[in-house]
This record gives sequence, structure tokens and C-alpha cells, in this order.
Amino acid sequence: MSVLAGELKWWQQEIVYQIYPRSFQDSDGDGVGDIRGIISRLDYLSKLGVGVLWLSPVYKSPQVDNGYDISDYCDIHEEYGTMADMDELIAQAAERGIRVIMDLVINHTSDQHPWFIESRDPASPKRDYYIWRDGREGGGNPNNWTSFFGEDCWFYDEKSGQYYLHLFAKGQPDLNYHNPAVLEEIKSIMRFWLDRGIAGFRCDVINIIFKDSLEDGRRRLILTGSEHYISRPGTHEILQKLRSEVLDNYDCFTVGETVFVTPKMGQDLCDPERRELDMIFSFEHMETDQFIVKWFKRRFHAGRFGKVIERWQQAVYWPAVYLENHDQPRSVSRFADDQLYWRESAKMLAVLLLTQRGTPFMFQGEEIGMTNFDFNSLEQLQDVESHNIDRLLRRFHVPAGIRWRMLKRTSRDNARTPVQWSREAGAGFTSGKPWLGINKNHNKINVAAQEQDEESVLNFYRCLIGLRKQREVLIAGDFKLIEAKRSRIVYERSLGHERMLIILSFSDKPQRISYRGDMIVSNYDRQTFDGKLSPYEAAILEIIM
Ligand code: ISL
Repeated sequence: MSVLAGELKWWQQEIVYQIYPRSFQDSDGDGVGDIRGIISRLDYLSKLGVGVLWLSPVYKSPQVDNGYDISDYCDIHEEYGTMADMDELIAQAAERGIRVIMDLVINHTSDQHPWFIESRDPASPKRDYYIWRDGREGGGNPNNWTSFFGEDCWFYDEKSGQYYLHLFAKGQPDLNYHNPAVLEEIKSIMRFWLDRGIAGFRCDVINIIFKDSLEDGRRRLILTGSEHYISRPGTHEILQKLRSEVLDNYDCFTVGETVFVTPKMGQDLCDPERRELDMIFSFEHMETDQFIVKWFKRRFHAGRFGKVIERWQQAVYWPAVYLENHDQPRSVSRFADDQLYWRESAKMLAVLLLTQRGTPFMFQGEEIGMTNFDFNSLEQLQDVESHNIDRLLRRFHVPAGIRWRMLKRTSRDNARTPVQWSREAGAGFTSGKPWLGINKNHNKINVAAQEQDEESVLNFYRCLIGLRKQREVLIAGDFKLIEAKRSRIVYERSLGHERMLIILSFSDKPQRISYRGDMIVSNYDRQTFDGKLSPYEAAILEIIM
């Protein structure tokens, strides 16, 4: 699939930077990041060259799932600041030519949301905002579905005398999209934020919001019942309504987080003709180092990874390209080498991220090559998912050592440790006690040190972002996979007469290859390319035709 250059929309030409507010920058010493902290770093973000900030949820929330459990969509969580801070962030970002998008979490609310509190009364008009059901005859959950977070997905509420559905944590009841009043509420929330000047939404688990039926599902290892809610026709209808009745009235874009999608489902969700979402995040490349579920890891294989990347580059009209987010371990620890070849690896992954077709989404800290956490016990983890999974594994008598090994490699807290701004205690993130541990390697991997070092990962990102902006072939050119092997991935980008070859080594051994071209970028100190690839080398070659 190709998109004609010259017809690109603004959000197709920008790079999006995801901020996980809790861990980005604390301004008041309470150990939790906040909006004023983000404002204080806008110049840094502007110099990096990103054009859009995606804020993970900053709404009022009891923080069971770090804000993905919202109790008021039109107010700000007190630890993060106030509505005035948020307005200032939007305005100050705009002054620097940066737009802000927000996380729209509408599959579920918090159980502390006033809608849910009211809905616990069976006689309330809000009862039908959520999915309440009687248990089975003879007792037990209404159906055999299982949740995303390794616990039951039904909770029996004594007050109501019924169960409610929660596909995530118990504090995240699912909304009922068979009730049209729910969609009306969501539309007004979207307008509220768009009217304040935001430029769009990242839509959380958006392809599962509509549950076709609540019948038992086919038994599977994970997510029994998911055939009743993954990318159902009802979801497509809702997305079309949100588009025509709300989004079309603003200059904005949407990117949907879409779980368990096939390439066909993915394309249907963001096909411009269908007028639903603009882009989607798919997960298949994130699953290439696992068996069925992420807790069962298998060795990373660059060939498998490259083929999946190519499949999605071809499948969707306009890809959302990412290697990291707040739910995934750090890419340099996962796909390359975070020790001996850390610097080369982090730069090589920067090339992979910034030379694919589509809009790149980077995650805070990725630009300095932050690594997985260095914790050594479960007590150091905060993530609700990690604790639930540990409890589940314990039920199956999995020994403590194995449980910890599984969680250590996969826990979402790997990505959530505070941004390493400097080598000081608190890493320049906070003057207080950070809400989650800071990696000890902040004395080596930090922004301040990389500002001083011309060869740093940070400066490499800045250069590459600059290059991408100048060369439309990198943004919109066709993508063609040339090689995908355990040791390397090679692909070509082409647009009109322009051709670029991207060569990426995923090996700690030197290699020889036959491709040639004019070197325009290297993560080693080289001006020309002679076919010798050093460990984790990345090269962008221009092919003159
Ligand atoms: O994190 C995951 C895999 O470990 C996913 O299953 C994740 O739960 C899924 O991608 C949905 O994620 C989104 O919605 C969740 C929230 O916890 C995540 O942080 C968010 O990105 C519920 O709102």
C-alpha cells in the first residue's frame, strides 16, 4: 500500500512522543511526575524535534492502574496538577509548534466514577451504563470469560446482588455500549477536550468496547470469550459515529490501541474510506519473542520480527510505528544488547523506528536508550498486572524463583521507571522519594550526560529526526523487505527516483554483506560503506539510480 507524497496530513509528518506522566518529571517533590514537570521540559522536547505529545491518562483517578481507571474524565488527577496547568501545557506546547493528544480510555471507567457508584443501585437510571448480570443457576460467574490481568473478569457486588464485567482490574468496570446514552456521554467528553485545544486521542483498547453477546467463549489459554468482543461490527459502527459526529469537526487524529488484531482487522479499523480511526497500534511484532502469552518468553529472532514488521507495513494504509510504550519492556534490553553494545544497539533501534513508513511513536526515555529495571524482588513492583499474575502463578504452585524470572522480563514496570535526567540522587526526576525505583544505571544513562556527548544516543535521535523531516522517502516511501535473518534485517524505502537501503545488524558478531550505496547515516564512526557490518551496526545508504 502506498500513500502519495505531497498529500500527507500533518500527523503523518510528525513524530509522536509518549509521556507517562507519573514517571516523566516531578516538579513539587512528592515523588510523582506532574503536568508542571512536563511544562518544564517542553524546550527539551522541542529540541528533540517531536511534534506531538501523547499523554497517558492525567484524569482524576484512584490510580489502581496508574490512571487507566478514570473517575472523572473532565478533571485532572490532583497529584498531576490542575485544569489550569493542563491549559497552560497545551498553550505552551502550541507556542513551540507541539500538539498534545490525550488517552481516551472508554472501554471501562474506575469503580469510583459517579456513574458506576450510581449504577450499583439496581433501580438507578445509570444501571445500564455497565454490564450487570446474575450468576449462573447453581452459582458462579455469569459466563466463562477470563480477564486481561490474570484474575476473574466478573465481580459479585453484594450491594447490587449481581455481578459486573471487568475485562481488566476489578476497579475497572466495562461500560455497556448497547446503551446509546453511554456513547452520548463519551461524545461530550471528547468535545470537552477537543474544545480545549487538544489534537486528538490515543484510544485505549478501542477494538474491544462492544460486546456482541455474553455467551460462553471457546476455552483458550488466554482471554476465553474474546471472540465475542474483538473488533465486532458494533465497534466499527461506534467508531464511524465518533468520527462523523465529533472528530470530523476538528483538526485532529486518532490512533487506536487495538489488541489481538489480524492485519485484515487492522486495515478495516483504519482504512480511510471507512472513516473510523486514522492509525492503529498492532501487537504482532511485540509477540515475536513469546509463546502465546508474554510471560512465556522465547529467544528474540530478528528474522521473525522483520517479517512481521513487513506484513504490517504492507497491510495498513498508514502504520503507527513503535517499539516501546508503557506496557512493554524496554526495546534495547529486549531486542538488542543493553550491556557491551548498549550504545550501538540503542542507535540501531532508533534507525529501525525512524525509517519505517508511517508515523513513529517514541516513548519517554527511549531517546536516551533507557533499559529494563534492575529490581530484584516483587515488592519493588507497583503494577497491578504484575501482582495479579504473581498471585495466579502462585495458585498453580509455580516456584518463587521462576515467578520472579517471568515477571522480571515482562513486567510493565520495566518501562515505567522514572526518566533519567541526570546522575544525581532522584535522577533529576524528583527531589523526593520516587513512586517507583530508579534504575541504578542513571549514573551512566541520563539526559545531562548525553547533552554533553556529541556521540550520544540522544544526539543520534535528534539527527535522525531531522533527516526524516527532510526526506519524504523516509516518511511515505514504499517499504520493501530485502532480508530478514536472525543476524540482520535489510529493507528498502523508495519514492519516485529516491531509494534508500536500511541495514540493521542484530548480532554481536561482525558480518559481511554485498549491498553498496552512499552512506548517509551510521551508528559507527564511518563515512563510507564497504560491506563490513560491525556488531549491532545500522546503516542508511542512498542508492543513486
Ligand atoms: O499490557 C498488556 C500486555 O501486557 C496488554 O494486555 C494491555 O493490557 C493491553 O494492551 C491494554 O492496554 C491498555 O489498557 C489497559 C492499561 O492497563 C494499559 O496500560 C493500556 O495501555 C487497561 O486500560
